[in-house]
Amino acid sequence: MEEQKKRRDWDAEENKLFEHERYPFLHLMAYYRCAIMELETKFNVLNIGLSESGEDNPIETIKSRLKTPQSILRKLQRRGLPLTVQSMEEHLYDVAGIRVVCSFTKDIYRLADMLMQQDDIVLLECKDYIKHPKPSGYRSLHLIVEVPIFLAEEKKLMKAEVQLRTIAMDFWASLEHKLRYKKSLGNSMDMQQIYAQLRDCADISAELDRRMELIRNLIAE
Ligand code: 0O2
Repeated sequence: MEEQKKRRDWDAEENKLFEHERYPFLHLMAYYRCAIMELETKFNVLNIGLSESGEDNPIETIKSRLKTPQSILRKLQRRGLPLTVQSMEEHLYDVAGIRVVCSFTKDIYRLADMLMQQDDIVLLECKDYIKHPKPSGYRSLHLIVEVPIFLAEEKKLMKAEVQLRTIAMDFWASLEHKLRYKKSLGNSMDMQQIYAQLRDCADISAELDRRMELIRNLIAE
């Protein structure tokens, strides 16, 4: 029931957004879904490979999402871009998103390097919000990549965003996202205090990551 409702809402949104380009839009979204599958497989293979070579599984979970039509529209509008399928494909790099949650920070960089070494992956952009956290306190490693998908008659290069985080970074980001979007937060004194507390929690979670990594190193010695 819930699934059907979601599907109806999705269809209604699509109709509104890309009225004249419904089929190109649907095709492109299917290709983004394929790109997500390709990337998920790559990380799953790396995880199995590493555990076969005697290491702990570095990946805790892999989550993925396709940007909703509404969110695609908002982003195009915000950037003053044409509301067309071509513009979406050219300018939006995070329609396909995959989030890889790792046990330790070191694993994040190792997995990112391993992905980059694969000869069919092109790195378009790397944003290191671990070394340089956002003012909100947000930490993650973001990679914008191009990954090929092999269709019946062509190979298509699809852009996707890979977010790599530790469990602690993911915990903070998920709760912060929930709190931030609970109600539209203004800029009052109270809100300033809440933002400061969230930043404080981000620092605490970064310290937790650092200490867990130290313990891991002690055990590995
Ligand atoms: P969702 O639900 O993941 O789709 P923009 O995408 O325009 O906002 P930019 O520079 O292209 O900006 O992307 P950026 O800031 O490198 O990364 C955007 C994504 O990172 C967000 O996606 C979030 O998933 C995550 N993110 C960035 N900053 C924060 C933050 O302060 N808190 C939390 N919880 N997440 C953050 P979307 O599209 O906003 O959302």
